[in-house]
Amino acid sequence: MAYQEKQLQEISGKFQIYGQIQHAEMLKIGHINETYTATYDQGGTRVRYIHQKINQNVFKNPTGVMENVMRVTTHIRRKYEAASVSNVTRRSLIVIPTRDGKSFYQNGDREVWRTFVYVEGVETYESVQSPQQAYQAGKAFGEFQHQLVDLPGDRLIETIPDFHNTRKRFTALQQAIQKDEHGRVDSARKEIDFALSKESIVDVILNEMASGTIPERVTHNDTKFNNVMLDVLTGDAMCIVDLDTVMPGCALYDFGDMVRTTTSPTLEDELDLSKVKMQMPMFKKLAQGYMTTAGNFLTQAEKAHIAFSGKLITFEIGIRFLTDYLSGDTYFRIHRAGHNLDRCRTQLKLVESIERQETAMQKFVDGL
Ligand code: GN1
Ligand code: MG
Repeated sequence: MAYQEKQLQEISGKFQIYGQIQHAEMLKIGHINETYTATYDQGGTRVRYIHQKINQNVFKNPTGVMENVMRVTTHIRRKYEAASVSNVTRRSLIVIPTRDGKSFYQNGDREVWRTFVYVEGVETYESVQSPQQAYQAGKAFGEFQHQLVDLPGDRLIETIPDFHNTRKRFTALQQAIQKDEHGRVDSARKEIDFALSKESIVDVILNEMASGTIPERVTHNDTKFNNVMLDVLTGDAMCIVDLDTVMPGCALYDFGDMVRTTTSPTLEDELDLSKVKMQMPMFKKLAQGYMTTAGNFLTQAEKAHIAFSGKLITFEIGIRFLTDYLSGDTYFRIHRAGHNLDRCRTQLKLVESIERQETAMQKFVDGL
């Protein structure tokens, strides 16, 4: 910790922050980047910022990531400003530039650091607490997609190519099984068999996109419930975070990951699988919220795959955890042995639960 604080002292001096760093704490949210909350004394007032180190094992093109983040946050902020919305600096992330005007700082070890305004008076949850929260998440991500429909300029950079290419994710799993580099295949036999039995779902959305019935859009691509900040007082969604994978994608990838993370009462790594289930009241509110903001621009083909997308993306993340487990846990940060296998089990259990209710879920959405 002492080392990190010392390092953060150095980092803090590189950004346009007009204050002295007091202390910093690591934020244990997310499996990829390293995030710190840092408190500064600024003119006698306590002000907080987020410092974050980008994981370059995952994001090979951090410059591209920051280019996208700047375009997206600027676009959204301008919209809020034009509409004279209150609380603009709590509604969209604000990147603090470096002293020489760049969006990130690269140190001698080639680490890439960036800084955001800390949004006060909000909270995030690792698992959903009420249907109202599910509604807020759906509404917020739908609004986010809507705000980016008219993003000017070139196509955004693909910060992780083929991020939601479910066929490629499936192939990667097959290869990891084949190689069995860490001798873990036997311990995951049940999960592997289940995953391989679901091959027929992996091309469905890819085929629709290839034939043009489902359009490419600017999407968030990591719409985990903990990426929505909710106002502590009102419970309303304030700000969407984790913009590193905002890039060309499919609206259904976003909705699917919301189903994965806002309909089960459990954490992503729940060990008691009997608790893992897709809860219809949560789904209904989630879908209602999403449709209030996205319903107007979604096409029929997109709407027709809403329930399916929940199953598909839950499956996709499940096989990503499984692949990482078999490959020796090199991608997702783990906190215990077998952690990625535990995460995989939870996802696959949820896939089963969604599958059982898929028809009813879609019927509900069709009636909205
Ligand atoms: C990763 O770090 P975090 O939690 O925001 C991952 C997502 C997964 C998620 C699973 C860039 O996101 O795709 O859905 O873990 N992000 C990346 O919890 O791979
Ligand atoms: Mg993320």
